[in-house]
This record gives sequence, C-alpha cells and structure tokens, in this order.
Amino acid sequence: MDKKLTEIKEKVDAGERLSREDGIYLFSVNDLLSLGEMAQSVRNRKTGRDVYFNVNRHINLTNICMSRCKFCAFGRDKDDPGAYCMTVEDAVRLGREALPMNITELHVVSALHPDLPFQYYVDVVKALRQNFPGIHIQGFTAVEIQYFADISGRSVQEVLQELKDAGLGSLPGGGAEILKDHLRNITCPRKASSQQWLDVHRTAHQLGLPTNTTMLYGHIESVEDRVDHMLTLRELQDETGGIQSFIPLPFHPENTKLSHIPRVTAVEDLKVISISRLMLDNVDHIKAFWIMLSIGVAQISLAFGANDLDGTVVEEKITHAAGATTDVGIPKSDLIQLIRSAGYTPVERDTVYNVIKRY
Ligand code: V47
Repeated sequence: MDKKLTEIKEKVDAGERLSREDGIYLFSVNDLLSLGEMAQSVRNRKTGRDVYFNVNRHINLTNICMSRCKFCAFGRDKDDPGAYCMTVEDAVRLGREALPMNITELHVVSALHPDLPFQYYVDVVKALRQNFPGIHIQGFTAVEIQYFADISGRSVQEVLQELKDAGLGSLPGGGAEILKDHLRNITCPRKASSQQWLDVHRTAHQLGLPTNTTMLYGHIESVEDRVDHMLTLRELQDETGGIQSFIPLPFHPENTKLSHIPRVTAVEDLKVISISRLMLDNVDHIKAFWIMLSIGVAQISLAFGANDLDGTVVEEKITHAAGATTDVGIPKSDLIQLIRSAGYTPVERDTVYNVIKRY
C-alpha cells in the first residue's frame, strides 16, 4: 500500500469519515484487493456475514415517456413500435401471477407519460394494496414524484401523502443518475433537477417513507462527479436518516443515444461498490443489482462491500432494452445459492429490512 492509501486505511480502521479528496484518490487506486479489504472491514462492522436478498416483482407501468434521457433505451414515444401502457387491471394481474413465488414486494416504476393523470398512479397503488394487502408497494422514483406534482398542480408533499394514503410504503432509488445539473442538462434535461430529486427524498423521509438511492455511472461523468454524488447523498442521510440503501448502476449503452460509450469493466464496477461502501459511512446497505452488474460481478461484489443482492425481479425491462444479457429474473433458490457459495449467510428481508428468514 502507498502512503496515501495507508493513511486512508487508518482512517477507515478508526471509523473516521473519508473526505472528498480521499474518495477521488481511491478511484485512482489500482490495488483492487486492498480497496475490497477496506470496504469489507466496514461492511463486516455494520452487518457481519449476513447478505440480504428480497423476493420481489418489478412492474413498469408504461414506457411512453416525455423525458427521453440520452442514457435510456426503455422510453418510447406514443406511436413508436413497442410503446405500451398498462391498465390498473394489467398491473393487478402481474401482481397476482407473482403470488405463487411468495413475493413480499412490488417494485413499481414507470415513465413520464405525457397524458396519464396523477389519479391513474393513485388508482394503481390502491388496487395493488386492496388485492395484496400483505405485500409492500415500493414505487415511483423521485423523478416521477416531481412529475406527478408538475402535472397535478399539487406539492411534492401532497403527492407523496396521497400515494402513502393509497398504500405506498417506500420509494425506489432511480432517477438519481449523477446529481449534478451540468450533467443532467446534457443527459436528461427534461426531468427533475438534482435539487428537486433531493427534495423529494427529503420530503419522503419527513413523511416516514424510507427511500433507496442510486448512482448511474460509466457515461459522461468524471470520478469527481461520482464522489460528489456520494457526498450529496451522505449529507442528506446525515440530515434525515431515511436512506435505506445505495445501489450503484453501471450504464448499459446499447440502443441509447450514448451507445458510443463502452460499458465499464468489472474492475470499475467493484471499485465503485467498494468506494461507495467507504464513502457512504452512514448508509447501512450497499445493494448489488445483479441484473445490471451480471451475476458473476454481483456475487464477487459481496466480497467488496456489498451486503444486499436484489432480488428475484421476475421481469426487468429497463436494462434489457439497453442490451443487458442477464436473465430478466432469478429464482429465490439461486439467490440463496449465490450468497451461500460466496461464503455468506443468506437472509431474506422485506423491503424495509425486517428479517423474514435466515438460511
Ligand atoms: O432510474 C436507465 C437507470 C434506473 C439505463 O431502488 C440505466 O431498490 C443502466 O433505479 N443502463 C432504474 N441503467 C433502476 C433502478 C433500480 C434498480 C434496482 C433496484 C432499485 C431500488 C432501483 O436505471 C433508472 C436509471 O437511473 N437506467 N437507463 C441504462 N441504459
């Protein structure tokens, strides 16, 4: 280890918070195993040898989107081939089909549909709640919530309260990308700004709705942007404590307007996982989303600071539109086997990290 890395390791061992400069330095480190070892020491302190997983089903209500972000291959215009929009009954049917798998979560994420009223989303949540009273509904990224406020003339607080009253239990972490407006102005100028994204999460926390957070990396951002993104989330977490998890999402370029940018390598994925564990000292769970990371990298990430493997999923559309070659879902038994064969204890959790069963 060089002198700077040794200094950072001493800080990590002492439980001291890492600085922006430390984070940027860590991205220049080629000694991946030392990074992993440091991240692992933090993760072991926080959650020991347990690795969480959840049994969930993703539902993407529509892909018709007015935002059309440059990194996204999922969105469509209304008349495009492949454009779709579910009815409330369609969503309920998908939930019902997943019941035999004993799902505990429905993960409902959509697009910014130009015509659907806010009431449609409230109706979806109400119908899911009525039909599946025991299943947690995690739904709508902060970007969608901001959009619902824009189209309905309500405040973000009113939108969140109405969805909560309808049965919403928590917010997923999508739409964060990189929380810097000079980048958003290039990659996704038509959706919530960094400040708006953060304000939605802050408001959700104030209303008792926990949230996940993400970072889309490997597109036009710099290493400094990644570290600043993590620090922004760390600051919000210091303030509210409402962030449950952080999920680094590697950019998949195929069929996007940024298709000239190659997918980052596995080493970069593991660096991002390790560094997020080290920088986000106040976030308990670093989640490996195997759909985007690949099964292999997701499993190895459990030795680089990740302590959560999401999830059974059943049907993934966003990454697969962008060329992902992973399956669209995975049986629970495979998740258990992946965690166990990596040397960890599989722990099935619900959406808000209550333990359902240790395997
Ligand atoms: O918001 C879009 C990203 C997100 C691409 O909260 C892309 O538990 C890679 O947020 N390549 C949706 N990523 C997925 C997401 C998520 C996934 C799993 C768990 C949770 C959680 C959240 O995917 C979008 C966007 O940031 N995305 N296009 C792409 N081409």
